[in-house]
Amino acid sequence: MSDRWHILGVGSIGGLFAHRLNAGGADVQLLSRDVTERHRQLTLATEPAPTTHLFDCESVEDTAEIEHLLITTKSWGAHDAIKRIQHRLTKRTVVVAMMNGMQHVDDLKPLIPKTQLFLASTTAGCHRSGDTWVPAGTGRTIIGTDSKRPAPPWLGCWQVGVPNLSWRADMTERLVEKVAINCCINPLTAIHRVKNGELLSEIHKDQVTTVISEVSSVLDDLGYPALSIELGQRVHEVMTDTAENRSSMLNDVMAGRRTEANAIVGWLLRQTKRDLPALTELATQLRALEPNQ
Ligand code: KPL
Repeated sequence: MSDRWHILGVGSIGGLFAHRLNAGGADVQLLSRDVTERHRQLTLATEPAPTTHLFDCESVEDTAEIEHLLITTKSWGAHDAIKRIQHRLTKRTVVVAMMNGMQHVDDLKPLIPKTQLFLASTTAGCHRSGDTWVPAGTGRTIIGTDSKRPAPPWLGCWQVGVPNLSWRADMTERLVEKVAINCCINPLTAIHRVKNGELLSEIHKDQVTTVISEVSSVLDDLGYPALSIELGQRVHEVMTDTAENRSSMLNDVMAGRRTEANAIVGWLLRQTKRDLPALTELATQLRALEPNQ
């Protein structure tokens, strides 16, 4: 029997992973706040032909226990989204949280102390155009915890459906690395309205170097000296690998949505007492781009 996976937060990454888990053989259910929505057709603009699937939907307000939950909301929305579904989670429930930033880890743990919380991160790019999901590069996806447990049986449909997937036992460190990389790319792309690869050009060089150096100093303070040393190289690799992509933050700004600035830049600023003028300035500039809330 196939594993049932509920997906909470069907944005660009949620829709992409709905298709990927479905391709891996999972029975995917989309969680909806609309109690009348029973099915939803999502199209993934794959090559050479698009893939369309009619997914079943369930209301968050239903009462049946959830076995496997993938939460792909924005990091700032994770706390409220889990609160709405908390009554359906038990100590048997597997929750996989896949989103940028680190704030959600602190937000979710106290809310669901008994469920099994796993963390995931992806560099897959995707944006939505109506009910069509347009992928931009396959990316790499990592999933796991901070313990040396072997890959669980439920990983089967992930291994089949998700390209470039790896199971990790050092997820906190990997997420910190991802926040650091995101912080060196996403804010600058959003402020200058450029694709990731354009940050490699000479006009952005000095600003990129300054941001990398401040983020490296935070990594030192957090006790990750190796990440700190390698940060510059990793950032340039990601800019090169995703050169044609728009960062998730630029997509948010262009769509007039709230960004993940607080979960990325804000989170790093809160980890240290150092004076970090470039990051502080980025945080101020990003606040000015937020829609009125
Ligand atoms: O994760 C990303 C994002 O856009 O959120 C990448 C592609 C790595 C850019 O920082």
